Amino acid sequence: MMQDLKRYLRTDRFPHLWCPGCGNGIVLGCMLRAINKLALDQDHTIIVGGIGCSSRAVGYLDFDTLHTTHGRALAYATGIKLARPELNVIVVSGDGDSMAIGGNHFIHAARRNIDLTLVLFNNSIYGMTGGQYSPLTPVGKKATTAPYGTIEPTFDTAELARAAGATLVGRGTTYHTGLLTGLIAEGIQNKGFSLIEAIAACPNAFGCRNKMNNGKEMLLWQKENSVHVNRAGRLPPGELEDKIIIGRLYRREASEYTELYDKQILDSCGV
Ligand SMILES: Cc1ncc(C[n+]2csc(CCOP(=O)(O)OP(=O)(O)O)c2C)c(N)n1
Ligand code: SF4
Ligand SMILES: [Mg+2]
Repeated sequence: MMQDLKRYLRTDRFPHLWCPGCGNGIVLGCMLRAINKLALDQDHTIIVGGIGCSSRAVGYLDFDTLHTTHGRALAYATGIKLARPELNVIVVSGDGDSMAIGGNHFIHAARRNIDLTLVLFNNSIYGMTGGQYSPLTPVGKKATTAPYGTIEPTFDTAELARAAGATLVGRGTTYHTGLLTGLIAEGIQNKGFSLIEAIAACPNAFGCRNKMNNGKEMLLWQKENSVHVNRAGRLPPGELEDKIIIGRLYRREASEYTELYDKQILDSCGV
């Protein structure tokens, strides 16, 4: 298996820049297992990242990759998909990248139901710039910009994506790698906009400020605080407070944007 996955990596770029205990490598591993499972053609798969520690993943991947600007990964990916709808386009983006500066691109990509798979590396913080809070930092957690704890409510990414128009929404963690791999594969197979949120550890910028000093402690926190969606429905709401609901959270059928776009042009031209 390891040998199979190695062919997807630009190993000459190693060692990677992630801190010890960082969850980004685990999410990347899940992405590669999903790509391998689906036997995607490496020459027909493009991976687009924004800016952030997580977005640096694209530099290690031996596909056609784009390392773009902060918050704009989905905008570049939309352009690629419109120009070459036959390609698989996967987007790698952090919680700051996709939910703060890139929030508008997120809701409109979901609204259009364009066939992109967004793998959202959610480490609850701006890792690369040293620990500012993001729209996904849980209330009460500390950051450089919230030394006494944040007071802002967090986005519910799944609800936001569903309301905006996404056709597949899933959430996994770096503790539940089998589940996360399966969700990413499902996202790639879905013909439409898919959000797969991956809860990942950032011991360096988030954990150390929030009583979790290393990657292992953060993985155990993920294990203890996650509830599978199938079980969540049977629990009283009080028991779900502050829990991470994992699994496939939402799916629906809808027309895909690039197909509609091509059809519109053909119909208008009377072809
Ligand atoms: C337009 C712009 N604004 C701000 C920055 C500085 N910046 C770089 S990465 C980043 C946040 C990264 O956080 P996130 O997207 O969560 O990724 P992580 O590093 O946590 O993986 C910011 C604010 C930038 N590069 N460009
Ligand atoms: S700062 Fe956080 S997200 Fe960035 S490499 Fe270090 S542990 Fe990973
Ligand atoms: Mg982040």
